Amino acid sequence: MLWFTEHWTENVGLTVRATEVKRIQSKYQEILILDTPEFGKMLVLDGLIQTTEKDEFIYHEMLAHPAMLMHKKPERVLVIGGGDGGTVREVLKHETVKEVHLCEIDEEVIIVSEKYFPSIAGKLKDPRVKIFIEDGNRFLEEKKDYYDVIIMDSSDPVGASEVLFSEDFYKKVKQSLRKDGIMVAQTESPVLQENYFKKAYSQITKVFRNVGVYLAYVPTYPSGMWSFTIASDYVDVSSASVNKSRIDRLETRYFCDKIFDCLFALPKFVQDMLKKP
Ligand code: AAT
Repeated sequence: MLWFTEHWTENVGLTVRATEVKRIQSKYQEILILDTPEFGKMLVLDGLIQTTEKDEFIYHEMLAHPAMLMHKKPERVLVIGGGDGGTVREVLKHETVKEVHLCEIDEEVIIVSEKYFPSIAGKLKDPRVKIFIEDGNRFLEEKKDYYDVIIMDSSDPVGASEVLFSEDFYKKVKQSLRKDGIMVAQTESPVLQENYFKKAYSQITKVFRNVGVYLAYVPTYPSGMWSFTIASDYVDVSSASVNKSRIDRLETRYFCDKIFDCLFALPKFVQDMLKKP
């Protein structure tokens, strides 16, 4: 019997029992695949839980669907990070999609996910998907005015993904979007990573005219309360409406029309964090 702990801060962590552990060292990070009785298979990068079979649907649905729905006709989509394939799987549920580009820095994450997490990575072989093994920041330099939706499914802002939380990076994201494009990023926990959360929000508001923050409950991410920041210059994200039949056609387990209707209903303490000092 083995217990794995993700240290959420210096003072608190999540401990999960694992029955089996596989370890792979890639060029970029240590990859662990744990078999856990509670959460099923779990993917851990450099000690941080990225995804688990039991709760991945919550994060992936909530990351992908609001932005996809707020766009009238999303055809070209880019996912940065997200080598496990969960976000790509959700994006492909939208019938208008013609092309999904996945830009993941670490090829090993994709190989491991296809081998051990078929229910998450299974759609990476879809003919609409093209995979680029590259740093997301570099990748965007060559793509101007191309995507309808860009989704930042990146690791926590340390190491290789730190740059993906900077103002300069969000400027590149904006240039890579078509006129009515929308971007969304996972932006950490307001409870345990308040500084990262506020920083991401402030950088994104420097670059985009319309910005909104919403939350979801992800049990295996620090504190469980997880934030997403969605932004666009031309789409007023906070008042975007959507045809309910588009929502009903998505086969989801967490996201639904009621959640979409009150997407931006934030607890007061989170609203306060977003007020300018
Ligand atoms: N789908 C939920 C899993 C992730 S994975 C984040 C991915 O981002 C990792 O596979 C990592 O290799 C990749 N990545 C990191 N930096 C870059 C970069 N610069 N360019 C492209 N890909 C990158 C998200 C987990 C959220 C964790 C919450 N605690």
